Amino acid sequence: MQAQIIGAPIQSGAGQPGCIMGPDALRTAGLVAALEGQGVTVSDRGNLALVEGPKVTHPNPVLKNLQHTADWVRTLRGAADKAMEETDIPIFIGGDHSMAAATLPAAANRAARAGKPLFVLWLDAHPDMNTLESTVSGNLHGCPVAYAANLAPFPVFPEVPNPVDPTRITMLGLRSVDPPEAEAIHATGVDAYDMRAIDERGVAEPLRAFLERVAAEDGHLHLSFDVDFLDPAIAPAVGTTVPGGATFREAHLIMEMVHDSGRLTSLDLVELNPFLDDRGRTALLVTDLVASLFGRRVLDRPNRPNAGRLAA
Ligand code: EXY
Ligand code: MN
Ligand code: MN
Ligand code: MN
Repeated sequence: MQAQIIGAPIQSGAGQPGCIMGPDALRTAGLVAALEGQGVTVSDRGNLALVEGPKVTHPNPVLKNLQHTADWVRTLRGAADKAMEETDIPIFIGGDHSMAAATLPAAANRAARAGKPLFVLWLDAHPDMNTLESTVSGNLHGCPVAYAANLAPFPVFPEVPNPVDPTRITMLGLRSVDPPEAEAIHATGVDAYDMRAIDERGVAEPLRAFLERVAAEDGHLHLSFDVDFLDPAIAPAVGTTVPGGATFREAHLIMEMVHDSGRLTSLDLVELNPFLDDRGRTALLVTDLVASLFGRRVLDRPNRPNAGRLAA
């Protein structure tokens, strides 16, 4: 299996600086070697450089770093569309979650070209479904899903020829949802599980149902992994921490189940802000989790394709 790593050092969509260091922190944590250790052929394309684009404006005065973030989304969209054609699994490492405003439409374009539906697994404390009008913070990392699903006009970002179908988005880990986002989730049929649902039912049940849908429709699967999905006690290096997040084991099970499904077609790894912890411990933890997306279980026999179960 081939994967391409594309670094997107975007931080202008977040409320505080630091995500610019995310891609290189993940490389320093050994992301490439961890994937190669799982048998993946990795091509690391380095970090993108921002290309300035046409001037954008918007009447909402709270929007922050609009031009810079719009330039980043445009720059990354071009690179993401290209990567989708060049490799089995593009891995976009950020950088704040505004980068999904580029990667989601690119994943949807690729699925449409293949005549397949795109499914999205959104691991996040937040739904990121604000619009340019509903956002209160003005931080554009809170908006990518509303944009990619065409829920409202986003004249500052590129056209979305293939909007993501909200009923094919499953969100796990929600615990900080703005009222307009809750409204949008119910109105559009996003399959959203907050942490209470995970406490009561675990991650396996909703995830298994979701993966069965992906398989039944022979769909593509884009995984958008916001590091703030995890509990801040184990992953403090994010700018929008929310207590009561997923445990390492819940996250690891999700990665293993996605691996076993064989459906992953592209991945975002976002919101790591290495400035906010010590000795890169969040980057190391996330690297371990991402490796389990691609690989062997501890009980797998060497060179045997079984999925980690003790052979009958
Ligand atoms: N909903 C809040 C806002 O729109 O500002 C918080 C968004 C946090 C977004 C981070 C990337 O997940
Ligand atoms: Mn997010
Ligand atoms: Mn988040
Ligand atoms: Mn965040």
